[in-house]
Amino acid sequence: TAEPDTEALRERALASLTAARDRTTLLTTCVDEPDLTAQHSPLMSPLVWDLAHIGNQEELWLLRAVGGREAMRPEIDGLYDAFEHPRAQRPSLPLLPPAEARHYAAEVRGRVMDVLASADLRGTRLTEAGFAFGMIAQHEQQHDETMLITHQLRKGPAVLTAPDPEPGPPFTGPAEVLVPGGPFTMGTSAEPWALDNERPAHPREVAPFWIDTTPVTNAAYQAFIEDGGYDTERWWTPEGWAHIRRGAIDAPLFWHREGERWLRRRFGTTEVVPPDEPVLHVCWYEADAYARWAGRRLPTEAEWEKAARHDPATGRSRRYPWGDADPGPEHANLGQRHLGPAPAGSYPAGESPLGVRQLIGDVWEWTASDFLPYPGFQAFPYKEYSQVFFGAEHKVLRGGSFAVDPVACRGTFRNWDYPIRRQIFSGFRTARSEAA
Ligand code: AVJ
Ligand code: FE
Repeated sequence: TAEPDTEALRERALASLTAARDRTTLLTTCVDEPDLTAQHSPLMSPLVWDLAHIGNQEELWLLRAVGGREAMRPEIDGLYDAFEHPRAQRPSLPLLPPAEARHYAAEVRGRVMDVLASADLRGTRLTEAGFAFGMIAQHEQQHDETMLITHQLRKGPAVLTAPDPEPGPPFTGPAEVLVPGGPFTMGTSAEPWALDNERPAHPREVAPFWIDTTPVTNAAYQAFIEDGGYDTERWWTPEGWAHIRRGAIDAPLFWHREGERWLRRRFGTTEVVPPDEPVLHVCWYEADAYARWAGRRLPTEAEWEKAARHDPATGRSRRYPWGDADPGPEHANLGQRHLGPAPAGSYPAGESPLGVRQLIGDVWEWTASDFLPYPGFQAFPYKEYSQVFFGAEHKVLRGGSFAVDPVACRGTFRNWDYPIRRQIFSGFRTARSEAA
């Protein structure tokens, strides 16, 4: 096989870092100073924390670890260490004020340009194929999604605008498709910028199952609500039932009823809940209860990935449902081009070989699975990215949302969160085992 062209890799690293910074700049300049330093929700950091944390991670990995540089401001490292201070406490820390945070991140980026220009991209494991640069571009884009969540939680009039997805022809395909049983390759050893938890590629046996062709829609979810879903204990796990009772939860986050209609708040505007869009802002317990009500279940993580990557014609696992090509706007709703999901059944060019749609983009999809390491997992380059989160307290989400950039989304990408979380851009689809 051909040697990867290191100049092309350098270009890709530069383009990815630049795109991330453009998005960060937009998200942190469309609000005024008090909005940057305020805590809009105890679940989130002030935006100015994310901004300096982005710069600090970049300094740690690209300037110090790759470039061998001295610490620029060692006294601030602790402030921006996500493990030292929980989110709720971050507003009371002596954080860099917005102008200083911006200046610090820009200063780091300027020096990174020199490191990137001279880095040996065939050198150590950290720089091979530009990994560290890709990891930091992904990290910044992940925080750009986090900051968009903060924007959604923020009260007050809209500051962000984006066109709605262009309406396509209504989806007329089958409601579910059969994924054949047998082994497939899960995870990756080849994707150069895949993070540690996606590795290594390994065989997985999956029994035949049916999976929804599209994510569950608002209309379908409303039917669950109207049928008393939130008042019927048998649809819920004991933990889920206790949680929704305690919080008096009776609809997705940001929804409220007005007479017969459901309305929702979205980035500072209130609108009628669109029936044909994937449901958004539900927690794992709600997704799991809906699936049980529907006589179905959530797909396991392996089932989700097989539906997204397995090509029955060749037996090979693809990078994406549509093939190996990087995501284009015709394939998926990614990258904050829109401020919400597209109608269920959109993006025919992005469908899998079996015809499953919107696996990538639109809404993160809850799976039945706990976040666990693959056989042969090795923490790299630091155990606080994935390893410390493995275990039964986190559920896996797959596929990315409208808010995540393509650089941080692929068929193997794994996200995770607590089963109670729903400020994230989370939805789901359901599955069922093939009747014996
Ligand atoms: C993978 C989205 C769960 O935001 O906590 C950002 C990503 N890790 N900085 C998170 C992350 C370190 C992470 N998630
Ligand atoms: Fe981070």
